[in-house]
Amino acid sequence: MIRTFTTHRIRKQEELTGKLWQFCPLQGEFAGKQFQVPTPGCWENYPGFGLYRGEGRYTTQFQAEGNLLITCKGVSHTATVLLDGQIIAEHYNAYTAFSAVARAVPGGLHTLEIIADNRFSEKSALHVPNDYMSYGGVSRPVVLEQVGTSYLEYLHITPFFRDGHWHAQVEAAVQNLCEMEPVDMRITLAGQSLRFPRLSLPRGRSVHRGELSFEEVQPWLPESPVLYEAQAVLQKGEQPYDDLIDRFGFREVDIEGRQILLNGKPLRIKGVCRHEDHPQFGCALPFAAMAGDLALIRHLGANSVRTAHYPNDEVFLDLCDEQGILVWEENHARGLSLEQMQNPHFERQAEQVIKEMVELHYNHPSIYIWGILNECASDTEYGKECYRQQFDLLRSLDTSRPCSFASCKFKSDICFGLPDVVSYNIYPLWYHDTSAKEYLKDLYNWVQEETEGQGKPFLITEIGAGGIYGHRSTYATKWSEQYQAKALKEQIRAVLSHPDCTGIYIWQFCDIRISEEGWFGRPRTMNNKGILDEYRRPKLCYEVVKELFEEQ
Ligand code: ADA
Repeated sequence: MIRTFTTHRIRKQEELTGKLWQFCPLQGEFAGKQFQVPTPGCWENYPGFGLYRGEGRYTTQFQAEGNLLITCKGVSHTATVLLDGQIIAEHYNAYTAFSAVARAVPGGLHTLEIIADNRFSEKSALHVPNDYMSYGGVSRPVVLEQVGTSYLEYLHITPFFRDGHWHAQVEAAVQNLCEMEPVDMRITLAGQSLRFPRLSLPRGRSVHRGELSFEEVQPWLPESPVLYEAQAVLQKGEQPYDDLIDRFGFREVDIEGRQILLNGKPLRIKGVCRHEDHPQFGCALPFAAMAGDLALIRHLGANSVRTAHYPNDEVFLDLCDEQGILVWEENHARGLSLEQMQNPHFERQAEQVIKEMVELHYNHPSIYIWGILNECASDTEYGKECYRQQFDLLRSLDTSRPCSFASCKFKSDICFGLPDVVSYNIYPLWYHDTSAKEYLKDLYNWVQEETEGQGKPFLITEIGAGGIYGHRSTYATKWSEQYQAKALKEQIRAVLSHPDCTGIYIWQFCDIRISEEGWFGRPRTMNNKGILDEYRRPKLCYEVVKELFEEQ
């Protein structure tokens, strides 16, 4: 499934996944053997491949001709894409989409091969052995589109409220493959149109801007998430030849003192951190599983999800837009040490993912904040420079949302001057036995008295405790469901009763698989801090969290 709505009514589009492809592992016990596997998918879910780390070649065939735009929504984690034996794209990172155009392809049957590689090496600065799993495979849809010599690449809508009504800045990017006659572009949003007559398009990408005002539109709010369609159309004379449809909502996010405002109303976050992870699907959750997770999140009384620790599948974001769930969307990076941040590929790879994330997810009204560099070296000067550069980049791409990072550096963080919101991951009652209330108070006061984070909104982006599903202990010891429920009760109460805390994200929605390499001390090779286990079975703490979220 590509999106939850139609993205083209003129351009011809076809999903190439959603069926069986050929799969051939290139190393290991089954090297060179052919298998038929479902796509999208992760090879860890094919019998015998649960621990396979290596390369795998996926192959399919299709009929088409002309200029073919091939988009991979996610290949985990490094991809080489070949069309009829020629490399057309190479890409690093599992969690963002990439495209390639093959020009003037003759009519007939064509072969598409995607070589996915999930190995760790010096070349991979962001996918490293970690407290989550880097799966292998074509994990998100692959889409085939037929385009002309010019086509729409993105349409960004930035709504704003001034002088009693809504307006929107509009930005459209057009890609032009060769010299061409001027074309006309029309952009329609919520019934209003902008015209760009006789646009002369230079070769490559050109960006076109305009503004519209609206009289009678409904705002996007969590309790009434009204969405509008935006459509851009390119035409030659009277003949439309390309279009791009996206959705947006009329909402603004502002920071006022210690509050984050959505359409002028202070946000009170009651959220969960969620990995894209499922024992049957790896990171390639099908629609029903994503929608099922959101149904549980809403049933829990939560109003927000943190996409820890990478950009999520667009379908999940579509569902959040439709259901009014606020999203902290995060760039890919978790717990990188100073040494890992000094990897020569780190800067380029992190910046590339930020650019792809913002360009692709810009219009989702549910995304109210961007996060970067979870728990990296924000206590070092070198790290600070990396945070600074990435915040600068984010702000150059999007000025309509605040940004933040989740710190674990207790009283040694030196970066709080950089984000719009100060965010902390804390684990009182789990990694240490301090009372949650005292710990939070102490930390908050330190931020106010000693750091440049003073006066900024303050969020708890992680808190939680481990609990193994089904483990009830007479003594309610650590790892038992009772201990987890008790710890969460105290932690949630402490955060939600703090007068200056914007909210809480619980670590985490459900138990997840972690990478085997280098990660000791995690029972079951899982992170067991889920409110649900990996099969989405509620633990004892589920009702505790639900009760506290519903009463606040
Ligand atoms: C960190 C980290 C999470 C997870 C968590 C834990 O704060 O951001 O990815 O590892 O700790 O379970 O300890």
